[in-house]
Amino acid sequence: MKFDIQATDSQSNARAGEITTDHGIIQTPIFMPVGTVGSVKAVHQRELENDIKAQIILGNTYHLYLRPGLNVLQKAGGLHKFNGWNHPILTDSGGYQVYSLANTRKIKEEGVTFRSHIDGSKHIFSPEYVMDIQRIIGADIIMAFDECTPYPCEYGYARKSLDMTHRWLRRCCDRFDSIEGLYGYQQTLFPIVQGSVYKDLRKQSAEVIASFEREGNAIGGLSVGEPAEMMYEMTELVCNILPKDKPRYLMGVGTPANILESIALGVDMFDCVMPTRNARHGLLFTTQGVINIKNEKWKDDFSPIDETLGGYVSTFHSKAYLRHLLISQEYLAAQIASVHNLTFYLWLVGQAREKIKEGTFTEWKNQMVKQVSQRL
Ligand code: PRF
Repeated sequence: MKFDIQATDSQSNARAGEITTDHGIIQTPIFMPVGTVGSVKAVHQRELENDIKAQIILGNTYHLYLRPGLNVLQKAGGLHKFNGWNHPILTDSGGYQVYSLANTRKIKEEGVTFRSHIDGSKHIFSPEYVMDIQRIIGADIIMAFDECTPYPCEYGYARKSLDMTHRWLRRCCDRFDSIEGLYGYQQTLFPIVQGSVYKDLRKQSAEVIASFEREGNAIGGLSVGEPAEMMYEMTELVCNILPKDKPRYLMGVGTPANILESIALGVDMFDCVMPTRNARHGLLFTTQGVINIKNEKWKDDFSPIDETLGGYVSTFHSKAYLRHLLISQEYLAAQIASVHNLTFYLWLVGQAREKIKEGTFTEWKNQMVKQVSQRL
């Protein structure tokens, strides 16, 4: 993997760059649609490629391990072959899903014991095993096994958890570096900064993570219920310590405004279920603001979903039609709304990239944050 920075903003820490992987180039800042089980919900790979212009998608170790399971994935020749997405893929390690989804989990130094949310079966994830699983899934970028602390979290617990996450990282790196990929292309491992909302812990974690000198770094444990200002404060502190010449990935963030503000702090990569999950509930992100398409006021609004955005579904279909589909609980509603929201997210980061290169990012960002946060 290679990371080149093409432009930096003079009034903020925003940068425009390019990550080169064996499955292609990722232009940053970038948003990664979430494809938990190897599919971005309600969105076909062709739409991801042609309409949304996604460059990288995310998969989840926890889900893929439970279903379809490692035998199927390995027989398929890895996730790219299995789902037909021949561009970069990143897999999260399960260090988040195990805590949010699995039942009766027990966290120990050795690893995490949990029961599947699907059939109650018992499993153990250790840092080593999670590396092996992600080798088999075959993502281009794989994540270290961490503990994402909840919010609020007592200082003592956050400190102990952080120390364990750092020890787990040592084990992840040792295992990852001792085994080759299965499919003939390079994979790279990103470690994850934790430390809850405590400045000293965040600083310590960022220093430890930087000292591992991996090809990219992630920031975890944020956007878990803390106030946005706290999230920005932690992100800023961590970005100032993590190396400038490597990509920074803020995990599970966030709203359009969160993404723009974090780009300004020096974040390059984002993922979040918000555009797809909200789409299925009729919440649309547009260039003019947020729409609840179920609202009566859109009943006979035959204007396009979002004209400014361009993109096939956003200009072809009207708000009134999408509202009708949603209210009628048609499958097509989820598809159109998801493609639209993701098109908007990719447009937003693409615009940010252009503005950084033009030297007008900060001014544009300040205006855009207000515009896209409005409720229409
Ligand atoms: N760790 C991992 N995945 C994550 C997070 C984390 O802290 C978050 C936090 N917002 C989202 N996804 N492994």
